[in-house]
Amino acid sequence: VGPLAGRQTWRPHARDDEDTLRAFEPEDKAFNPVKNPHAADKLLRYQMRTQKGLPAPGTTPSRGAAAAARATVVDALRDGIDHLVSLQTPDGHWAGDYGGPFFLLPGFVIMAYVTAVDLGAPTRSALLTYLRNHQQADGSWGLHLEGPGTMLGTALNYAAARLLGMAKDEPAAALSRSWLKAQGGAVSIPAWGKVWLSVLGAYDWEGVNPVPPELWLLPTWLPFHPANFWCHARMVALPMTALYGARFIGPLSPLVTSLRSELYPGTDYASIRWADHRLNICPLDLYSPHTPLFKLVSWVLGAYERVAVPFLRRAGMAAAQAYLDAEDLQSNYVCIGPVNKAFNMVCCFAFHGPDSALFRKHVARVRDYLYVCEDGMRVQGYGGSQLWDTSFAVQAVCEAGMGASVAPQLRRAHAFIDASQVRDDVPLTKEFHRDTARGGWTFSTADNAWPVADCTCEGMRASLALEAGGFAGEDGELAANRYFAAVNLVLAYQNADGGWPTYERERGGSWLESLNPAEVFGDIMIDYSYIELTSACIQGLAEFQGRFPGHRAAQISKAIDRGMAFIRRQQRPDGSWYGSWAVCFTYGAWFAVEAIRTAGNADDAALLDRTCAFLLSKQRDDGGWGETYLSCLKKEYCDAPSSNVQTAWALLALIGAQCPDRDAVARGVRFLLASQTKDGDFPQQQTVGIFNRSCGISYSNYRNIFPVWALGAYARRYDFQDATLVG
Ligand code: LAN
Repeated sequence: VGPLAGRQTWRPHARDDEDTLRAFEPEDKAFNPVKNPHAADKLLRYQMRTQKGLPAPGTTPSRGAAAAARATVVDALRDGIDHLVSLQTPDGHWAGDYGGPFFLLPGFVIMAYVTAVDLGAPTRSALLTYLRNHQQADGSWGLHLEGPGTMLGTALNYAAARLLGMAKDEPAAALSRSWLKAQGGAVSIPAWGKVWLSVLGAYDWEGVNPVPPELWLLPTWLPFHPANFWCHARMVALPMTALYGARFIGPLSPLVTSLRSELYPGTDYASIRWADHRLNICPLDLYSPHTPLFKLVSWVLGAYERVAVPFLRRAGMAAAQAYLDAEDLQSNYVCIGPVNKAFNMVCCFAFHGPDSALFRKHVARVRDYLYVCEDGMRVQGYGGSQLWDTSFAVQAVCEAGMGASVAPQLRRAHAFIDASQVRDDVPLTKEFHRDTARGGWTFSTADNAWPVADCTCEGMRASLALEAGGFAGEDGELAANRYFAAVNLVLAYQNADGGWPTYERERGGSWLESLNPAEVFGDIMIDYSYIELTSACIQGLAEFQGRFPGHRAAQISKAIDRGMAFIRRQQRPDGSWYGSWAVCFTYGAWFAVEAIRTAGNADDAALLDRTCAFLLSKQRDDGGWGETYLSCLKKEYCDAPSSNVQTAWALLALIGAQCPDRDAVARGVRFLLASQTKDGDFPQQQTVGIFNRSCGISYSNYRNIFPVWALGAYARRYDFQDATLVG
């Protein structure tokens, strides 16, 4: 586990580029997006298993026992654990497909185009294959892989496909243009798309809502200073202000000139009245319509733009550039996420030049975001889900106390978690509105250096569980002060309402939501408290306290109490709990139950009863549970066509709540056993991840982690003899 712990990069075989290209031919029948838009992460899994000398996925049963021969839950659990650990990477983490959103790949492609970074023919071909595979029957692309066509998805991915080499007269391109034409052309693309197309030169900056860099000169005590926004909103706004201030436009090649007519079929580009389209958003894309306040601000900023004082603009640009450089440095050029990674790179190119050392450092981290599955190469939603998946995998394996059979793998996982803790605050923390990072764990790797409250707690819990089981890595247990640092960070992040946010303590009021400029997402302006985060922090703090009862004991107990008060307020009248970061009510219920169980307050029994009643009301005839991402959008439980990973979350919640209906629990367990493949895997089904209310995202390891966790909980709580449940 070296200094680049967890870094994942896919590279074409230098040996034979032609072979690689062929591997991505779209006619590869292994992947059928019509039946199921999800890839099953076959390439990584193939590599991980065969490298270890294990049979390729889906071939031979790992224990010589076909599913039918698994007599007990414990048998299924063993095979599930073996399969899960067979997917571990050599440096001890779990890698997996973290794709799903459809507005990321175009950003990378446009960035590479305007900065003349050569991604190489195999990469370009693989990216194009991905786009072809996921184009919908009507020629459009959606916001994410399960969503219907949107203007953002279609206009951006059309442009990306053309930049990657899709010919203008191909039927796929023509179909896409007719879709665009039917919607009136790309003039109604949402804000982020307007910016990307302007950078490319296929939209006019005049048609972009003003985002003046002077915003960074305002005092931060002004509530609408972007320093008070949710870090993702802030870090995306940052490069936008700089690109807007510079009115950056890439080279006007013949291809870009052609896109100027292709994206607006039937309209003469030169005659478009751009300013009229600033607030023109395609209705298919709208999740958060502009509010009157937003329109007012936009009008004021538009008026300012006409008089913009040159010296203020210069000072604003300088402030934005300094901030951009700081984010690049702090995150080791990975950046907080894929959106600002691509935007920041364009800024770095524009302000420091293609030959600068800074730009080269950026180029070196592009591949961190590119991930390959059988459906082609996508730009991932993050630089990976390394720490998150690893923490969950470890806890799932440890749940039933069956870790001894995979001790070497667990030791490697511990070493990875050890190497992934952020050891210090990032440079320039104060100057650039960062919160403490010392002692935290990120969602991906230490290099990213943006700790998340729940990732910190899950990392800590996994590490504690491994140490308790005797599975510390090569360097032994983590020193106590490393746990102290983690807990200090968690305590510092708690919100005033008692709940926990994602990356930073909430800095503004929820009224800021009325300034949400990203029409396609909801609830992105401040770092709200969430059920999942709050539960993870309560559990993390409680487990820490079990191990180190003397450290900040009073503060920890108080923090847990305040967290519990927040949790109790979140239950909805029907007994359900809304989950924000995975789909949806089953996920929320699991976290809520675990928080309540951890706090161990007898008065909460009624909350648990209502939770069980809600979950049981959603159990399907096959014994499982399945929700679609629409649950998250509509905030109402939406049944999926088939049962899914949600079965494991529902079971974990029911088992945790000691649901008296043991039959229902057993039926759920039977569903998991029946869906397990002969080699211990579980089938890839619908999207189970979500963010910002509206955008689905894949967590391909969840299909292995959570069934193992749920079966482990079943075996442990209902004791092993009882767990002899014939499949
Ligand atoms: C993530 C990924 C992980 C996720 C959990 C840890 C699961 C969650 O419990 C807390 C929130 C967090 C950290 C999270 C926040 C939003 C992210 C970063 C993402 C869903 C991954 C991608 C998404 C990011 C915002 C996507 C880029 C798009 C923008 C709107 C900027």
